[in-house]
Amino acid sequence: MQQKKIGFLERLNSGEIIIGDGGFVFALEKRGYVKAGPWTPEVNIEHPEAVRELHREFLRSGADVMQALTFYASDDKLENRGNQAKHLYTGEAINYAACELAKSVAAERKNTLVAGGVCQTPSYLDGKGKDAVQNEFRKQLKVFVKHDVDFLICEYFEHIEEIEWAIEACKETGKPVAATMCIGPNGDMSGVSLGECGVRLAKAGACCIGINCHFDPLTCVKTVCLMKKACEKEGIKVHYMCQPLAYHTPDCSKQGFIALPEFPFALEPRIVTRFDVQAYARKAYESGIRYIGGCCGFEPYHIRAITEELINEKRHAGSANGFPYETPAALDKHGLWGSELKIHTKPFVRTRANRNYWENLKPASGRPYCASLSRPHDIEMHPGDKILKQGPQETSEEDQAELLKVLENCKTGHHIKGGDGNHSDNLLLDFN
Ligand code: CBH
Ligand code: ZN
Repeated sequence: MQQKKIGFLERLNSGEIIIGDGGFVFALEKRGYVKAGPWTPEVNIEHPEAVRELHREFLRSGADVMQALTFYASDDKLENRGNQAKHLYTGEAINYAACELAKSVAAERKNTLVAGGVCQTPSYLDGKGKDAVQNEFRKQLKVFVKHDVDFLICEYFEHIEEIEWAIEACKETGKPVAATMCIGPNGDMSGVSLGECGVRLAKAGACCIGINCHFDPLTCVKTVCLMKKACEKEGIKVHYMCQPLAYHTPDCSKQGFIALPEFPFALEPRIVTRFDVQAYARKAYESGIRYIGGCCGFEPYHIRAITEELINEKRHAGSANGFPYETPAALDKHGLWGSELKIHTKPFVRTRANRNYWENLKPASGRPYCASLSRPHDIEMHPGDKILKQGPQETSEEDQAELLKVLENCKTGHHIKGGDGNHSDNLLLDFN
């Protein structure tokens, strides 16, 4: 039985840290349940046990939020570019199954929140306008309301205008709304500055704002800080949130990891360690961010690292609000800073059972012929542009050939950014 729980906004207002979950579509693609590209949310119907188990692993790692896997589950996305999902299932059924799964796992741990999420739509890129775009969100929101989720998340938007429309539609439900954009310190894809994006997210009515996906953890923290600075300057009081990639992205330009040549199938050498995640969690906390989670690449052990780093703060908040914090199950299997290695057979491994060792380690990549940085494939594009045209038609060979030509021109032309010394987005982070 689900016990009474404290609401999302109430918890943020009391100063509690909310630990988010990690990357669903990336983890399920690797496990063989989701297809990259459309990132097939129909997995909720086709393999409910795979989705349930991933929710459960994040729950055991200390996630306070079970976010229903409704990413790219708007009707227009389910039939975009030859995607057959919509001919097999209704969008409503996919969103419904996702909510059921998130709710059922949330009930396994006291005080776990359930969220429904909406994200960027092909209709927006197509230039279809506000009514058409909001209509896509409203169909999903109807399902979230039916399931009475605790709050809503607008995530993975790269245009401030589209996320404002999403927040507006979410607010119609009366539920608290969290809102994150997938952008870096250089602002949104239509040229709006980071500060202005932050202010507009808050003014649109989101109670918790920030960044998800596209950039590495410390870059995302820095980006949220820029939003925070701008909001504070205007006297806006709002909570802050961060759900970054679990990949190092010092070479990314405005489009983030999507434009890296390694996206999405060869990103492994860039994965952050659990100790990188502890440093991120601490930095996020010190920066005043209170909703701390992860996005693509974040596996359950990364979320466990957030929990471990912030466990004292979590315990403190638990005793303050009368809900004693129960240590999440997965922490039983890992002593902070590797203390369990004292039980190892080999003497040199036993010497690694301490914080100093792991905190200062510079892990090798083991790839002698690989560069440390790549050159992103960056193309300047805007909603309504021919190259961004969306629709149910499959990508043809002629389309492919044309796209290759555009990319070739970019490599030699002036569009290419990053890899040419323009690493201002995130090399040598400056937090001041
Ligand atoms: O999977 C998740 O956990 C979601 N909450 C966020 C996914 S973020 C973006 C995934 C890739 C996008 C693309 O290739 O178009
Ligand atoms: Zn992501």
